[in-house]
Amino acid sequence: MYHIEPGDALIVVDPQNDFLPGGSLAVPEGNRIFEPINRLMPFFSYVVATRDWHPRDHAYFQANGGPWPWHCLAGTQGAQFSPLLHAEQIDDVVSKGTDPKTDGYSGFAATDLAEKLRMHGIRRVFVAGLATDYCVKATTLDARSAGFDAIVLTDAIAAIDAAPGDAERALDEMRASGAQFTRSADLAL
Ligand code: VGL
Ligand code: ZN
Repeated sequence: MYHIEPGDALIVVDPQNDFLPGGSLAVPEGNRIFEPINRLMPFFSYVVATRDWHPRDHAYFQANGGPWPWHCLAGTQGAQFSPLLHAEQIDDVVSKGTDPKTDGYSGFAATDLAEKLRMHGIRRVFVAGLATDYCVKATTLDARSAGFDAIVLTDAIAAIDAAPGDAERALDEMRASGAQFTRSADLAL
């Protein structure tokens, strides 16, 4: 059982239309994240959402020789936060993936996320959002590297799972970094 305390932040990773059913890079179970996220946000003193925010010439698009279909082009409808998210509960938004040459999976990569967290006195982050095997994993690993305690909300994440086992391997990597895991129902509010 974890207690939410001052010094805790909730990071909501990429809750964007393109990653949800009907979107161009849909995570099959993506909509499962919204019930726990919306329920928990009011209990955190600081809630930050990341958004994948790519230029058209991003090297990771298939059209440019990379692995991914078009998704989260900066400023498009697909890059908007899902209407299922209670966006009025978000204190800050961090755009990532804006550099055309790097994957931009992590909310900490070439952003001011670590500074924002420190400015708000955050020592521990709870991580939710999409996708478990890419941006949730990368954000959690970088949170650990930046010196934050990290707790992943297992019912508030969902995986692309392009290769079977990707989600499990992602959880193993996060665990090996020192991240912990809990279900949102096991948080003391
Ligand atoms: C993501 C693949 C490409 C993610 C972003 O948000 O997990 N995955 N860009
Ligand atoms: Zn992307």
